[in-house]
Amino acid sequence: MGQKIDLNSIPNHVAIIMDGNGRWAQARNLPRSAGHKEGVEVIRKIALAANEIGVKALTLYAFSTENWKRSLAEVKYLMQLPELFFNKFLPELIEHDIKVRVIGFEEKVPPLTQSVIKQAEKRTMHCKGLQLNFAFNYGSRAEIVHAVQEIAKKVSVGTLQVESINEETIRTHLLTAPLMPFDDVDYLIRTSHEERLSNFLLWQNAYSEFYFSDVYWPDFTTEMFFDAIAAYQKRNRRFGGVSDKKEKE
Ligand code: V0D
Repeated sequence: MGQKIDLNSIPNHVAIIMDGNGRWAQARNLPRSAGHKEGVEVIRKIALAANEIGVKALTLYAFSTENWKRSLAEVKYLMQLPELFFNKFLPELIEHDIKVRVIGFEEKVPPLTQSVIKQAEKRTMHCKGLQLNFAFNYGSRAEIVHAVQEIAKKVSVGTLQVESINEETIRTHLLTAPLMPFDDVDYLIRTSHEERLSNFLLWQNAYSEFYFSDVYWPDFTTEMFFDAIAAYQKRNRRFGGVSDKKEKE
């Protein structure tokens, strides 16, 4: 705890699966919505902390295409969280030069929620600090299917040759293309003792380091976030080769 962070080797793109909000609430005999509400506060703290140390992109997994299977009441509540979040924090995000972007599929998202999201993206378009991304109604397999469809369309109208399709082609057709050059995840954090990817940024996590925290998301603190960053800095990333350090030793 309380280890020093090297500001010269901060991961560019940190992704977080914010798990355990429902369980946090259940453990306190509170409704699940209380856990979600508490979780929103934690997003604020972690986004400010990430911005502070120079993380370029922070992507939060807030809702997946599978979450539609939950109760109607909970889905309805979840759909109001972007509005709650931006009503509370948008001025503060702008103050700190944080740029907001939502990745996911618009279908099934209520029109009011869609317009709240568009507004927030528009009002932070000029920001130059942290790029704060919400994966909202997002699923990575659906993202890949969508990319393949877009690529196939280009082939069928003749603007793209099959032989020229490569990793770059796929990369630029994923929902994370606007995050380039930081679209690849460097560090994936998941809270609440679960050690799964859950259909989150499958392509983009190809070479990322994973970090699992035992605490529920509403209990995750800035200090724990910094500890996770310190742990990242102790690792030796190889990207399938010998070392990421270019012939230093
Ligand atoms: C619930 C913990 C903010 C995770 C945080 C519907 C579970 C609170 C957003 C949000 C959620 C989404 C898009 C956006 C701005 C904010 C959010 C969901 C859940 C999924 F543009 N919190 N939050 N979205 N929870």
